[in-house]
Amino acid sequence: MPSNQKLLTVENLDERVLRDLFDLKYVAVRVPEFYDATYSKSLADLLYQEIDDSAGSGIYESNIDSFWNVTKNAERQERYFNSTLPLQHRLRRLSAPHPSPIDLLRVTLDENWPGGSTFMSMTSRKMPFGITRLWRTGSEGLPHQDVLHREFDDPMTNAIVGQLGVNIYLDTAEEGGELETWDHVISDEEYSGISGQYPGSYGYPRDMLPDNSVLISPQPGDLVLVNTACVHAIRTITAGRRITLSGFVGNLGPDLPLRCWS
Ligand SMILES: O=C(O)CCC(=O)C(=O)O
Ligand SMILES: [Fe+2]
Repeated sequence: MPSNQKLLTVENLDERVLRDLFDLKYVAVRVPEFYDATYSKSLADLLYQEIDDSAGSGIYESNIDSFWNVTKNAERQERYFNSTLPLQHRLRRLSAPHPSPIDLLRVTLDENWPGGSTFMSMTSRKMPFGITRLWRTGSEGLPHQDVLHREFDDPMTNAIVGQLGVNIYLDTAEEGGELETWDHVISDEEYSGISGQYPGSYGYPRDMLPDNSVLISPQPGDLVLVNTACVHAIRTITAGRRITLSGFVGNLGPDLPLRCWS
């Protein structure tokens, strides 16, 4: 049953909105047409072209592994860290003469958080931010959480007091593909008892979750931020495909920069 009380729609992000989302006054914040819808569509077409020209499969297809995928493989980890700046350059090149949506997002976060915003880094290396995720007809994302310190235990990840998923929707499905999120946190304590069943905090059964959920059908150009401590899912795409620029934002406290990665 959809219930959208804890979804906030705003024209612009500001510090209050970011704080309220970290504090779970809202579970999701939507910024309609954060990036111009027409520019979004053109950028999506270029990205589709690149993806269609190369092979791949999975629950989604992504130009770069997410950090979650590289934690146990040294070679993939190396490729991951080497792709940070090339990714930014490529997005700038494909977006020109308009700004890269990810540059726009990074500046917006920087301007609106007391401590500013920067790339997440680990072992003195910046992490990629704004990977391209393509979701084809028939694909879905099962209910999950994204909590970095569960996957990677170090002083930096353990200092994160809140994590957001940030997605810019360049193109959206004709049918399905909604982002669904529940006002429901599975705590680290609860998760430690069930982690074997749900590796990566992924694949929670819907009967574990409240009946009410927040359902978001993003439009091209929309930015949606979710607090990823809350369980969320991507509903099955029943027609068309969707493509996003996707990342995470970690909160280390108001006076420190937000940290961005994918
Ligand atoms: O693509 C989406 O709508 C959401 C992706 C997601 O699970 C996340 O941003 O954490
Ligand atoms: Fe997620």
